Amino acid sequence: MQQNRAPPPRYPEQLTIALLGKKIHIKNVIGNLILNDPSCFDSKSDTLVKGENISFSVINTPDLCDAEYPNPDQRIIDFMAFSHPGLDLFILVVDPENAQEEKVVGQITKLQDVFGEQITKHLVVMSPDLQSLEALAHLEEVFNVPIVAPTDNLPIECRTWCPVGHSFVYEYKDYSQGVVLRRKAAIEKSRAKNNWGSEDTDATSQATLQHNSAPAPPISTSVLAAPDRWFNIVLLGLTGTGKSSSANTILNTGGSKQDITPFRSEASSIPVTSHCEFRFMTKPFGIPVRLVDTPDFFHEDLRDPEAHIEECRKYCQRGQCVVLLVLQLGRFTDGERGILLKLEKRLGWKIREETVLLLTHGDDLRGDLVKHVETHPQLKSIAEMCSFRCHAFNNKILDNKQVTELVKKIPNYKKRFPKIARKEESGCQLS
Ligand SMILES: Nc1nc2c(ncn2[C@@H]2O[C@H](COP(=O)(O)OP(=O)(O)OP(=O)(O)O)[C@@H](O)[C@H]2O)c(=O)[nH]1
Ligand SMILES: [Mg+2]
Repeated sequence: MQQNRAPPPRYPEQLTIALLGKKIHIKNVIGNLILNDPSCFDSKSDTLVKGENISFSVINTPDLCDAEYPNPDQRIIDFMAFSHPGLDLFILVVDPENAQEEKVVGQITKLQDVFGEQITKHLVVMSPDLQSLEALAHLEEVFNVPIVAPTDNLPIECRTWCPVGHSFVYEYKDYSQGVVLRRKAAIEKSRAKNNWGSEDTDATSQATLQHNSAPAPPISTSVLAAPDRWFNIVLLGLTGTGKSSSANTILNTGGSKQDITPFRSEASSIPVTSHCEFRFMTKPFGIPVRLVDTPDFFHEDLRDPEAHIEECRKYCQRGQCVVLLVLQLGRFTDGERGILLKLEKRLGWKIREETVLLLTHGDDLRGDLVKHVETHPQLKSIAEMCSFRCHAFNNKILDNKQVTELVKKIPNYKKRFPKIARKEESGCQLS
């Protein structure tokens, strides 16, 4: 028997997220992951459905970008009515069958046409398929949108993708606000008539609404092919030490940088990198690698350092990363005293187990690196904590060998980078 339930209240911190894309079953899984409820979305038909918990209101949409469907305009108006006056995040869910670049670019362009250029500031492209992510990685720069895999951490990540303090509000370019508001009123009337949780009997919209405000059991991500299988190379250190330059040296390995924008790096009296940034690389390492450049977390000019550290923690997880602790050769500042301990405290684990001390300005090195480290007590004590995994980069030259040698110092490198280990055994460099 149907109960006459009132709609749950809207919580002040609740974010509204729309799931867009072609395959209903993947959108269902991602929606359930965000809501932490394995059964909220289970419809097999591509209709407009809403689910919510205390943190999120998730609108699962039919494919809004496919003009071949009947009533394409009505779908968009219904969606706008459902989410009026706007929302916080759009997630474009890409399935392997529809991961070709032209299709994804077509979808993003269509969304820009319908909702305005600004949509990309509130857009994330998500695919559970690793190959699709690799193929689409460069679109991250083209549209300036994150291209990501869904992980167990999705609810937290969704919050980080939502621009702080401002939601996306509709511009009403092709559809007038009056039309949307009339549709909203009609849906609400129909909903009141049919009670919560029932099918909307209005055949034009095929809209259904379901609510979930009950506490939910945890969900397994096993249905998702690839939670986050990228191996992360995370560069940490104080400002001006050469983190971004070193990241570019790695990015350049085997001439692979041509189609990837380098990290910004320059001589400056103020910090240059102001937030965590990453680039994807696959070729030279033989495994998918996310190269993560970071700001100086301890710099007084960095606004909201905790948010940046939180962002970094996503990539800096035990077993899934190596940390390159970057220091400039010949310059040891007060701020670098105890830096490894300070980072461990902020990141919440003994990163020293997965850290290589990376000294930049290798062009200034006279003689042997090990000797240099041993004769500088401050450096020596950091090196000792990382089991003497030390390496020097000269970021002023193009040299794959220095990257190969660095990789060989990464703990368990043979297991982690079997392709490089094999090449190494046969005497080849990274290419
Ligand atoms: N000669 C020489 N200069 C280097 C080397 N590595 C970095 N630099 C220079 O050092 C300066 C700072 O480098 P960045 O990579 O921007 O430093 P960062 O650590 O990213 O700095 P923030 O983004 O401010 O945290 C730049 O002018 C680089 O060109 C190196 O190996 N040799
Ligand atoms: Mg930088």
